[in-house]
Amino acid sequence: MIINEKCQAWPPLFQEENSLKSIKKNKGEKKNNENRDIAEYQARYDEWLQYKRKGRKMTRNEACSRIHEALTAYFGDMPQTATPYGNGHINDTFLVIHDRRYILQRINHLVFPHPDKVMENILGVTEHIRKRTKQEGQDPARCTLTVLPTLRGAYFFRDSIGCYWRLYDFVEGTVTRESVTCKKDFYTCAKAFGDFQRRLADYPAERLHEAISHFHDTPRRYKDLCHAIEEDRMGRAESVRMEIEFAHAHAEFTQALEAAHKTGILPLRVTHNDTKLNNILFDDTTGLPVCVIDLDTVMPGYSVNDFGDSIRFGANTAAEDETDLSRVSLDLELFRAFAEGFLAGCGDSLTAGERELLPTGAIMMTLECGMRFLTDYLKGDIYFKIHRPAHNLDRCRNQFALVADMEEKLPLMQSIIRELRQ
Ligand code: ADP
Ligand code: GN1
Ligand code: MG
Repeated sequence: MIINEKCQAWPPLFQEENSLKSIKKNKGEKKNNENRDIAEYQARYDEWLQYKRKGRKMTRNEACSRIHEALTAYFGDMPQTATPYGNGHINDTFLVIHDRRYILQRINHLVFPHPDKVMENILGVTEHIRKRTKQEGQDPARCTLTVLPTLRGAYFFRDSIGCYWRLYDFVEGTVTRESVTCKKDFYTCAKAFGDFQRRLADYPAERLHEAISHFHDTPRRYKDLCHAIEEDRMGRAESVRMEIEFAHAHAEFTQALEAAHKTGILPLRVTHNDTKLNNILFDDTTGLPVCVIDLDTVMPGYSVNDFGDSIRFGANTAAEDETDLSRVSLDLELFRAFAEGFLAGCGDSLTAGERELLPTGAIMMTLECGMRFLTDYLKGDIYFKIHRPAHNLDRCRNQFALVADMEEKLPLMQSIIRELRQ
């Protein structure tokens, strides 16, 4: 889909919207009319939007309907194209071509209620990473994201329906990956996330706003799930009884990291909090990691959760939404490779207590993510992007199957960590 500045995008963007049927019907009548009045269509749509907005939240398509305003704010009248891009579950990402390439993103403000604060965090963190990279004698050119200002000099843009946009330089010569099979590649990813954590080790945590409160607060995520089960807004709870039982059986375990923090074993650090493989950009020639992206959730957190989230996604022998659960398991060789790279990247910064809890972090992040997918399924798929009706349920089942396998392999994970320590 090509979206240009003249807003020709918005009719196709709304295609699946039932409530627009009547408008589309009228539009259909006009289709062959060379004088079709786009302005009238737009005005009627605006009216409809105002009305609908009183009653419910915007759909993603509605939220992106003012992309042309964002493009104008960043590029003026110059022609450009914007195409949906990437596989993120949260923001709406577009590749923009205007002389060179850019990434334009609509910040999902249902997930990030204060996009201005998120942008402040990102500006601070990227500046710090650039400085540290230079000090390490390395090339800072592609070491992190570069936020670009609007023509008026602002670091984000709010459109006329209250949606937030930002623009990044496209990091050229890079690709993202959804999986790795080779241990060496996974080692380099781990090192990139470890480097990221080490470079931010002296970042003043008090300068960071809490982008999403209680983000990796697993006991809180469990409570949210319990509320969603109780509410059962979509009438889906009965059909997911086994998954609900699995979550309840882990209620006590959800406390493990919080308890370690309270007793001083697990310190709070500046962490990334979303260390999925596709949040790393890889050099398209050497295959080596170039930089860590998706910095929205950089906040104080636990190192073991950053470690754990990468294992959850990257050391799973299947994709996160694979429905054939016999293919889901923890690849211990990939676990070892990642642990080696992460420990090398973090340098001496990890305490003995943190190292000991790395396997627990892997199980915790997988369980938490499974519970979040289940919660979203019960609430009617309002948080994560889905591409099929039971997508969140498939993802939940997959994550719970991985938890079960990880629990069996816990002693093996622990002995790998101990071996690496020597
Ligand atoms: P989400 O929060 O929805 O996951 P991301 O910030 O991770 O959004 O972006 C989605 C995808 O867009 C990434 O996985 C990556 O493929 C691509 N991407 C994002 N920023 C850049 C960039 N600056 N340069 C190149 N690709 C990018
Ligand atoms: C989301 O934004 P993305 O796709 O990189 C989510 C993570 C989940 C992940 C599951 C802000 O990550 O927490 O672990 O999906 N990000 C947010 O794939 O909620
Ligand atoms: Mg992402």
